[in-house]
Amino acid sequence: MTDSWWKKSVVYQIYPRSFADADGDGMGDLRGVIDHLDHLAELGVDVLWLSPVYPSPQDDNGYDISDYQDIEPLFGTLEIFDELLAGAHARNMKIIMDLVVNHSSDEHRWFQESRSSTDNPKRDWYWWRPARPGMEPGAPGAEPTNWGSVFGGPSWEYDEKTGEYYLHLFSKKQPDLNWENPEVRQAVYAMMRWWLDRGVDGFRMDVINMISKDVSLPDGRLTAGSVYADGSASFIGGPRLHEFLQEMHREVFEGRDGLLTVGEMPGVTVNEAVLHTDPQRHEVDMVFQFDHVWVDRGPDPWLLVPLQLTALKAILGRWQAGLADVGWNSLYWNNHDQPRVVSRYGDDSPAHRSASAKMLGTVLHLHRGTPYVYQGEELGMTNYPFGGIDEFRDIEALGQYRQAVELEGRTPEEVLTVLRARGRDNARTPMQWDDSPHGGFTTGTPWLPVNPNHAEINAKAQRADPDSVFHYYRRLIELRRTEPAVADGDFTMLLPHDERVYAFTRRLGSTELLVIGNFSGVEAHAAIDGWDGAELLLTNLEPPAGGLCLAPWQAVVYRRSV
Ligand code: TEU
Repeated sequence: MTDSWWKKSVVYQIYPRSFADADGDGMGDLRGVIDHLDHLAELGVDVLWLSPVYPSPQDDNGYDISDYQDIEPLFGTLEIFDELLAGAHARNMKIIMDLVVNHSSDEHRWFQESRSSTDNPKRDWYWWRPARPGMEPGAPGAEPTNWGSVFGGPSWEYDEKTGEYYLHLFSKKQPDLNWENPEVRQAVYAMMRWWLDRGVDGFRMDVINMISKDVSLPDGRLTAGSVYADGSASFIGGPRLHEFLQEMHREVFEGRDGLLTVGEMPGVTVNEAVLHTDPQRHEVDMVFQFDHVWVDRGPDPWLLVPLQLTALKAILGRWQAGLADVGWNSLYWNNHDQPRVVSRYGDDSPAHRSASAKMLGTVLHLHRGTPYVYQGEELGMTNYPFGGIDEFRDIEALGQYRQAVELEGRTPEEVLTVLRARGRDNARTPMQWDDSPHGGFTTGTPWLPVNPNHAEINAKAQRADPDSVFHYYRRLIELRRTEPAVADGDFTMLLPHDERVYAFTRRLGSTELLVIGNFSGVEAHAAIDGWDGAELLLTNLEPPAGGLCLAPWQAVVYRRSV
């Protein structure tokens, strides 16, 4: 029988730069995490996922790793890491690491060697290609393919020393590793075993569905208005992805118990996810899909599309149905790349912030799958009131802004409107611990400002308030332990055409749960029969007086025997 303890678990993501700064340099660190382990234990989470803490030039805040087997000095040392691991384990929390092996930093010694000459033994560890036939190397448009990088600009960088280009799907300081080369794969597996031997409990695998590329590297199709093409058909779910993940499983995970693996897979389909998470196939335990966070994205990237609830339900319902029998879902609203969900799918105005944050948490955690809480989500933290582009720090925001405004003729204001609403820095402003000047995050100057609303929204105030989002999340997480249908029950979507009410049932044996969330600022009636007299397990507001009539942003969870 497979070891699937994680079906009953909740994962909490820590973005160490922004969690807690213990040494006053304005940057979060591992000592800061150690200092706040009791907050996490009180919340009741089972697993901590640490965003990258390895040595890094920090071009993409640590997702550009220059040494996979050490700790970034800004964050601490291996000794402090071991202390953190022991502190988490002592509180019955596991720790999973971020595994970023689609690319390394250009400052990793592997890449330094690779770029040094065309006959270096590590040359083939990365994707080197000559200029487009008939074109002058380094000339505009001479890149080997027309692909754009995720962070703006082309996905190839010309390297004068050897007169060739290297591939970087993300920043030019993140060259893509060549997984076709078995030496690369073995080096990665050895590094992973080293961390597991040290005691870590698994990995969150960064853009792991991009590691296998179509080696012919064909051009992508250009769409109107953009200067670079989308090459993703050549590297999302590539030809050898399943093979590589199965090999990784054999080489790294076989014979080890109690671990969790979750693959981040932008663009993954339900059918592919079934294959990736089928326990018989030994790939990963679960994947992060993106459909439900791309629901408010239209064909034009610089136009905001409001949430259509029926579309969100169709997406999540499809994922629930698709992985009902084989495989397993991850569940998330937030991470370090996404805007704050209460500002995005809820209402962050003072009147509704707390209720809508709790409602969103309820709906998410009651789906079938393993929920992930991103730091500050348990407080209902909101987007930041960004002004101009100079207030953003994220390489993605800056790079995309430059490309859109300088090359694609967009106005600064239309681009800024989208970045303010969707930009990744919204997730990265420091954790709000208390109402002191920098929210208790640092005694120095924070690398990104603390949201001014930390005076009202902070952990200290919420821990003291039984009605807070924090204590609601605690009860929600607790419900997974006391009510087996939360983890194990099947899932049935109700009211698929209702634009206000999100409703579904979960059933395990003779127990049935009804979950309803009002995604609107007006009263809403859920047209569902047969629940009179059912037991109310959880709600974020006054219990509904009669019938299923929900106040603005209300959530309810009922239980009955059938
Ligand atoms: O993210 C992959 C990814 O697809 C996102 O960066 C995506 O571009 C973004 O969500 C859209 O706004 C992973 C990491 O989570 C991210 O932080 C890294 O920047 C990226 O990979 C490169 O390592």
